[in-house]
Formats: sequence, C-alpha cells, structure tokens
Amino acid sequence: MASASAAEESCDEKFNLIAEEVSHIAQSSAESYAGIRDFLLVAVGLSAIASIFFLLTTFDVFPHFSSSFSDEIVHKAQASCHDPPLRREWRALTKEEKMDFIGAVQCLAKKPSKLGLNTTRYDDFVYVHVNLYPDTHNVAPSLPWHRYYIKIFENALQEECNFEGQLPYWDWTLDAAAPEDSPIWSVTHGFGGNGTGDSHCLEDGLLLDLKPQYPNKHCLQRDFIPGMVGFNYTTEKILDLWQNTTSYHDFRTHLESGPHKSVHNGIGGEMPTHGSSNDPIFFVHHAQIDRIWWHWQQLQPQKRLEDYFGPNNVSEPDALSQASLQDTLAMMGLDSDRAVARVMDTRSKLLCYQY
Ligand SMILES: [Cu+2]
Repeated sequence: MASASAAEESCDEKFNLIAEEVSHIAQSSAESYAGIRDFLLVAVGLSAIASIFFLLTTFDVFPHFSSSFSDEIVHKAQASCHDPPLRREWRALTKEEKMDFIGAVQCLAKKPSKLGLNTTRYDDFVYVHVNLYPDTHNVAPSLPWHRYYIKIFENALQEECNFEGQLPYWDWTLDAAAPEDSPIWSVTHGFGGNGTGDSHCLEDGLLLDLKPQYPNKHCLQRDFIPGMVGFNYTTEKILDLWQNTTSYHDFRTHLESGPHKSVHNGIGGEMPTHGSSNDPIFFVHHAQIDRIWWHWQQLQPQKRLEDYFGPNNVSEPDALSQASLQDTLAMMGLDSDRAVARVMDTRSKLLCYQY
C-alpha cells in the first residue's frame, strides 16, 4: 500500500507540477498576448502617423524642409499637376508658335533685371548660369539643376511675356547627319544660323536684339565646327544610353560628356563657354537633354524617379556617395532654392510637364 500511496503521491505531485506549469504558461501567454496587443496598437498608431506624413508630403500639403514656408504657400495656391502639358519638338510647332516662342525670348531681353542687376531679365539667367557653373556641371546635380533652371526660364516666358506655349525641345538626333542644315537655324522662323567673319557674331535673324553681358559685354556668337560633331548625337547613341546605362551616375556621365557636350562644342561661340545660355538655343538643347533623362526615368519609374547619386564636387569625381536627394539646388534668386527630390519627377506639382 505504502508503495501504492507513494506512487499516488508522486502522481499527485506530478499532476500539481503540471497544473502549475499549465497555469504558468497560461499566465505568461496572457502576458505575451497583452504584449503583442500593445505592440500591435503602437505599430498601427505609428504607421497611421507615417501614412499621414507620407500623404502630406507626397501631395505637397506640407512644406518640405529645404524650402521656405511662405514660398510653399504660394506654391500650394497653384493648380496641382493633373494634366501636365506637353513640351513638343521644334518642328512640331506651327510657324506662328515658333514666332511666339522667339518673340517671348526677345521680350525677356527687353525687360529689366529682377535680380537687381544693371542688365536685362534675359541676362539674369545667364548671370546665374555663369556664377553657379562649377557646382552644376560635370557633377551629379547637373541634370536636376538644368531641369529646374529651364523650367524657371519657361515660367518667366509665360508669366512675364505672355507666352502661351511650352518650352520646345530640339531633337538634334533628327539632324545628326547634317546639323548645319537643321530647320532650327532658320533665319525667318528659327534661331538664325552661324556667326560670320572673324568675330563670329550673328549678323541676321531674329536674335539680334540679344546683347550678351556676361561674363562681359559682347555680340551673340556662333562658330559651327564643320559637321558639328553630329556623329556623337545620333539616334543610335541615344538608344544605346537608354538601353545600356542602368544607374543614374552611369547615365548622367555618359549623357553629359557625350551628346550634351558635343552639341555645345559643335555650335561653338557662346555654347562651349560658362555663358552658354547667352544663346537661346541653349534652352531647347537642354530641354532635349531633360527629355532624354525623362525617358530613361520612365523606363523604370519606380527605381529611377529616385535614383540620384554621384559627386557634388568636380575635383572628386569618384566620391559617388556625395550627392543626395536632400541636397539643395541653388538659383541665386531666379526662384527658390529647392531640394533635388523636388525635381526628380517632371509630373510633380512644382514642374508639371511631360514630353
Ligand atoms: Cu549649363
């Protein structure tokens, strides 16, 4: 019996132990359930806050940290980008539309500076380009800075000179076999042709009112290189860029040092200098550069609308992690300085255009 009752006792003990264990487990799982519940509540709360922040910043309700608040309020008052207008190729414009564009450029060249300079409104743009040249060429910011710069120019044509169209682009791949013969150089409905004589000054055409003032006073000059380096900006070259460059840095360096530079050099005169925007052809050339970037971005929008890196300093070409989307693009008063992130998408409320 003794052994039986001992066995019974130990059985009871075991039962008690098990019961205790079960209650422990129940208690601790109740605790961990409460823990999980608390954790979930906190997580739901945090993600709600994050989504509200995301919505506010995405739809521009909220000021971005890099720009001033009052500027954002003005900006907010503008219509949002529902139906981005199309920038069209020069040849797609009617004669009248071409004349409207050239007329608006001439108009800017007759208005006074808004930067407090002793020169014209058109010269404001050249002044800023000359002064910011080292920070905005052959570095990561080159593409976003020029995207924003030509947008501000387009705004000025529209807002200050009643231009009702969009900035056209010059698709020089269509002319690469014989760029000198491009209709863009029309004397009656275009930018005029080559400069003449030893001075390489333009002597006829519609742009003779432009009297470049930066970096010093001179006539508007062009000095075409025979063939205008057209072999460097063929359709094949651009297709190759679109198909074979996969990162922003790779794409930007090839575009900038290849086709972009060859067009500047091929035209000569103002175009290979820091004062390149003295020549209005600059703006339709850079609209084409912008379009080529835009198209590359559209090939993989999820990745490429945020793909931005590389050097910020020309003297450190291998410092690939220098540039970030939070960097500021300076405009010296042409418009507000803005974060790079603001101009990555041409369909943002700030830019609002497409090709
Ligand atoms: Cu430039």
